[in-house]
Amino acid sequence: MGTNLTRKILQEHLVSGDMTPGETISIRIDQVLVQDLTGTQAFLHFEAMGLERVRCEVAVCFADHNVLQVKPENMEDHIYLMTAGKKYGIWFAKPASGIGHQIHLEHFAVPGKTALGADSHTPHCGGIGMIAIGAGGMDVAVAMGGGPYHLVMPRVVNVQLTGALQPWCTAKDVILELLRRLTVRGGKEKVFEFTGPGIHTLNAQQRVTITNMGTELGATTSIFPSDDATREYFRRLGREEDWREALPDDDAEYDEVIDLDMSAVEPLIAEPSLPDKVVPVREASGRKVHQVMVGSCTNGSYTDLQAVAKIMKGRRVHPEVSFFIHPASLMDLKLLAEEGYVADLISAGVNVAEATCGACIGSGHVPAPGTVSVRAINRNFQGRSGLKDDAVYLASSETAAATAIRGVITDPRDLEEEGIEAPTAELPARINQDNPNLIPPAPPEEAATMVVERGENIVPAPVKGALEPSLSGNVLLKVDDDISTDHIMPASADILAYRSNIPKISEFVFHRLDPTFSEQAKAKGGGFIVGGLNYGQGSSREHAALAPMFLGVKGVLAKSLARIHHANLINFGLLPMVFVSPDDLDAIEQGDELAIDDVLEGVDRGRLTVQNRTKGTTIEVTLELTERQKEILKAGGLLSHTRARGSDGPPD
Ligand code: MIC
Ligand code: SF4
Repeated sequence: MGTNLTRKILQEHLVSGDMTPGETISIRIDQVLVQDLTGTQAFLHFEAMGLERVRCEVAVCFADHNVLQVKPENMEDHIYLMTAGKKYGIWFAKPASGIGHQIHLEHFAVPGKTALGADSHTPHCGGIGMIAIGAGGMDVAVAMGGGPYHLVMPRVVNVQLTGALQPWCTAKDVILELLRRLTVRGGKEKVFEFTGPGIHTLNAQQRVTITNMGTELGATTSIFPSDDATREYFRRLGREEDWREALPDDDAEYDEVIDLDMSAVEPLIAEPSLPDKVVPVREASGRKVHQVMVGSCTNGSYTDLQAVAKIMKGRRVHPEVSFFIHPASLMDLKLLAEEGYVADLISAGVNVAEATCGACIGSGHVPAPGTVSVRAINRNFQGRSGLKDDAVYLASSETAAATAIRGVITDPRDLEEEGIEAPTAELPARINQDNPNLIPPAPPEEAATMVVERGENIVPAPVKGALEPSLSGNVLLKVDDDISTDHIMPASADILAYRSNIPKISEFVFHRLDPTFSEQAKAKGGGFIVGGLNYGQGSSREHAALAPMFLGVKGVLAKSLARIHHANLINFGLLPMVFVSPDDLDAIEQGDELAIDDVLEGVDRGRLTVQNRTKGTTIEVTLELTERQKEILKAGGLLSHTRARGSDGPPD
């Protein structure tokens, strides 16, 4: 039997391990990306390794999340990232160059290569045949230093696409259909590899929309082959020389197969407040909407915005709706302006906002209480928009535009009644890659004398001491299933200013669930968090481990842990504990006092006994740890581990 594309690329980059699903492997990383929320910590970790220059092929830092610069701290972060990047050999994409994933795709991505990004939507570039994985900033810093990335060898799921999308049905609906079937927990330790005759009906940008949002399945990554359609995209980018073919063997073997007939996919919408609460748009239609957004790394491309402009041309946004778009790339926006599409949008009353993450990360356009917002973006975790009890729906750009015209959730196919034709998914004619905001690193000789500018907000991350042999503390918070890192370490403009300042940002841990959490955790000298399934899903932000660690949190007990958050907990020395018997969750209450003895032996065994002193019971938990992770945990985290070994340079 032949080899699938995922295994081919992993094999070519394999540093250690056995490529059997479930086993730990490590791989060489060719390209690294960070952004302005995760980048400051990643850069600080990199500096702590004592290296002068990055050792990967390409490293880029994108100023895309914190662009509004609502506080002076935001710009301080950017100045640090720009000067450090120049010195250490890292490209810097200035604010409003666009959203990092799209800029990386257009400017740097190369089929067959590996990329590690300090952002969960790094699988974006999987759409052109890369193995692109999201990780915490600490793991990305290691890759910047030339160290390997350690991961669980995923099961490779073959999604066989057949048929072709019907008018008004889109790539976004394909990924929503997968979320409907598999849920936000369905992709853990899996790679979704797309093949089948249907892939030839999708252009590269449509494929990217699918791999980008594969993140919401909890997947390690998603990938399409690099074929003639990919080549055509690279030709239009003016980068045909970077294109190479990357295909699975004809008789490739997979661990699982899913069939998806795209002809049967209809316009879908995810209801508040999870990306897998998917229903046909028809079932949700008629609900009054106050706000509509198209953008983010998932739906902000030329292809999406051109479709919206074609729908809006000659029409008006409903009088009671605010409709804004965040383009994903400055160069796409420029082309759309040259071709007249931006004028069509403006004439229709669409607010063409800056090319950034913007409202996707709760930076601006916060909805009013009691209103509905329909967004062509990728995630709608409760409170992420900046409003605690928000009602955010996720849909395609076409559904969003139809909704903006009618003022109620609308199946875009209904627009045919008004004589509006279904737009086809167009690639840009030619995207000029001369992005004025993309700043290359300084050459080594110049870099050697450069000084990194560090404002007062750039505070090195606290480092935890070695793991103690016994631990005790109260359950500081008990939460439900599917708690996202947006719940643990909220985003939104006011808080984002403190991403480089852990003492300050730790004041906001669990802020929307319990505004007193941080004070209580400190007053009690730390403790434990108890959660349900898929604890820590969503973003890669290591702040969701680092800030609780700063508050004295010693570990998390959950029914299951999301992939990136699990790694982040270990990197910062927190115990990632999973109930052996999930029902034990019911026997713990918030406030209970827990104690664990023989912690170090338990870490070695991968199993601990937790005493509930309040209830007088004991609970068994497992720790899924590799030998390397056991050592990291015992040392108190990755930085302490590296220091304890007394070595400079990236950890192995
Ligand atoms: C997100 O979409 O949640 C973010 C903001 O891009 C995060 C990164 C972060 O929180 O810094 C992600 O996806 O990893
Ligand atoms: Fe930015 Fe939203 Fe994409 Fe995250 S999901 S990178 S916040 S656009």
